[in-house]
Amino acid sequence: MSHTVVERAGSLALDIDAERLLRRIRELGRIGADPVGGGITRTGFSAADREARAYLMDEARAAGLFPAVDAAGNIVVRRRPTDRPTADGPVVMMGSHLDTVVDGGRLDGAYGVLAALEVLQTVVESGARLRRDCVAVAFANEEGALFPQPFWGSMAVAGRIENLPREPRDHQGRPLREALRLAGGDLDALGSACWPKGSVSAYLELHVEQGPVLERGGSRIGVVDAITGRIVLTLEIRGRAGHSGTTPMEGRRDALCAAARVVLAAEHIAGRRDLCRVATVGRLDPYPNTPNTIAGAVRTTVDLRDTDVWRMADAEAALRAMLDDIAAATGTEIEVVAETRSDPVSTDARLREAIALSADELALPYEELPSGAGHDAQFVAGLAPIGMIFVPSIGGVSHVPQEDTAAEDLVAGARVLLRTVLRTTEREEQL
Ligand code: HGY
Ligand code: MN
Ligand code: MN
Repeated sequence: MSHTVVERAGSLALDIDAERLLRRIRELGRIGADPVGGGITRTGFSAADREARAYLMDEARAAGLFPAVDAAGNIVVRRRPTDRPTADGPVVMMGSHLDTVVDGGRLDGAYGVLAALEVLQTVVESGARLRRDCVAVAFANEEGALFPQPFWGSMAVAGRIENLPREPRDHQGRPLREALRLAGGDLDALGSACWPKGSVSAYLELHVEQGPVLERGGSRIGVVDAITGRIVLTLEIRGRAGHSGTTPMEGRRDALCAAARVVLAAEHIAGRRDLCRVATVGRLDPYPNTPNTIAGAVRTTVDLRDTDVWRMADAEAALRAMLDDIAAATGTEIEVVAETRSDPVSTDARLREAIALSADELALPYEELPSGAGHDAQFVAGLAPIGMIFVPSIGGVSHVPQEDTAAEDLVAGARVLLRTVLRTTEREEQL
């Protein structure tokens, strides 16, 4: 453990233990890793996700900290044990998520959780008495890759229980209840995971950019000004299965042909019509998914994003109108069976300033930018002022095995997080 404690006017300037942070990133990056391609699959509440959660809690305990799991499955790490989220008065909360998409990267989410643990441990080890306690949080199921309720944990913390399904199920229809219990949660006590207004004085999330902006601009730090809004519609397309050889083309009700038109409709809405910034069909589950049977059903998702709520509303309306046309043209039924919505949010100006000052202090070139990815921060924004710090993604890629960030940037980001937390607690009278 090596901390450089340097006197700075008015307060101690601490430094993180860079080697410890990088070691944990390496170790956590082995959990759920594909031994051949290197991609990480730790979908929310899966066995690999539970293994990652156990790793985090073991590391927290070994550091003399106190991890606890709430009813939603979020892991909250504190300086001292408590059974009430608000026991330490308004706290500065840092966090992100441990779960991943399928065959994703080792940094998306995990980096922010481990940096939050590192900052908390650094502060506690130094004995620095801040005017606000800090907590580090690993939010459950941010990606929604297995159980399709993204931001599950942060929605519970922010009290958005009414927006979560009563009996959540994964894409195969398996209930969440047991998987959540195995992770230490309790579906029947979800409300207890909610933090009341005033219990969090500021929330800070450190994350890889997942895009090309910082790398292209030569910036080391991103000061996020807004986080994109997002609508994900899960569709059931129902047609009529049949023998691919004996069923004439005339009169077919081919669900996969309808799905193909949905894919192109999404591309058309964000592309040619530019109704929203991006639109993506990332999941397509045909049934029975057999080469010589006409697909009788398809389950698919459409992901629409923009930082402007009105553009997203226009895009959604256009999509729904196109779904009606597609259903009529293909003789299928298209039903929206689930929808998740996250509003675009702006970060807090004072936290943006604190992040920028901290980057400046460390001579790290920075720039302001919006986030095209969604984050737990946009739900915690309902509870507290939020700040987000980005570090560059090599090649601007994410949600793929090639996702990576230079070690010196991973360390720099954590240093900015630490200084922003110190700055925030020192100036908490303005927050
Ligand atoms: O999909 C997203 O924007 C994030 O990675 N959950
Ligand atoms: Mn992600
Ligand atoms: Mn993420």
